[in-house]
Amino acid sequence: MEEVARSYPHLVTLESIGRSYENRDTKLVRISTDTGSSIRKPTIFIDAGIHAREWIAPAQAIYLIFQLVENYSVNSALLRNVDFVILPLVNPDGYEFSRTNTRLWRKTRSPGSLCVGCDGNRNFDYYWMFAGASSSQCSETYAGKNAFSEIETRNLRDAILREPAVVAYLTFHSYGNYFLYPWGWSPALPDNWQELQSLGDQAAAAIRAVAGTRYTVGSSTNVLYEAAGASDDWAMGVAKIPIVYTIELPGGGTYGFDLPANRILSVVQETFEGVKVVVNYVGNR
Ligand code: 0X9
Ligand code: ZN
Repeated sequence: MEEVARSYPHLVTLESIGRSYENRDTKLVRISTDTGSSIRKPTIFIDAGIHAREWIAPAQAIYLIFQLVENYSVNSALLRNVDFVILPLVNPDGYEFSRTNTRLWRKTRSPGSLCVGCDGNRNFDYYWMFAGASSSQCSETYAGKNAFSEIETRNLRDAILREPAVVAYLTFHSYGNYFLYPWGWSPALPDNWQELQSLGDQAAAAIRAVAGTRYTVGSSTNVLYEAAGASDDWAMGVAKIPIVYTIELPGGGTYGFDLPANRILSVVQETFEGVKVVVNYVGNR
């Protein structure tokens, strides 16, 4: 990210959103044709890696940066009407722990009296602990001692709220091949659910056209499970972002979260086709 910002200063700026619990500097890139200006086009905010073990998710975010910046000559139309803010690794402490100690680590690394870590995707202050979240420290879906107990989720919250023009929020996870839109706290649907369903269907069709990968599109509760306090619900419910998806990338089968390295490129390439559908929709409005 530092190298890309150095090499393409006319397109990329690198910004810190703060430090993790274990003091890792957490950075995002802003990609814009108006770098240096305070004017903000409609902005697409993209993050990944709130769950440590879902390694394909940060790879997807990095690939997007690559396509928008190093492949700008091909993809310049995507940047005509929108700016991108891309945060590839929300939970660097957990990610490092998953690399060096426990491959399937999901949570943050803040200590508790009994167990370490909080599920960042249950820690947001919107119907916090309402459903599908645990109050026991040792659970994989521990919601934290209070909403925004984690420095990583506070940093993400503040990074989103600082942006004056976010029109879409995408958050990458794995696995399961889902395009999920709110709500996850209840089976209720947002007012614009038909728009989100139809746009998600178009994105899924674009992905399927590459190599046949099928996605399920629907609200989190209705196609996956009820789980409150996630970043997607907060992005729509509190930050008032109208276009919101949690994208569950491929995995599973015999591999689970540990998608073999030789499958990374085909996954990120096909998913890019789906992301483009969302970007073009937002940019043409
Ligand atoms: O449970 C989650 O946080 C996500 N699935 S994962 O397997 N990556 O952990 C799904 C979150 C969907 N959104 C909401 N429930 N709000
Ligand atoms: Zn996840």
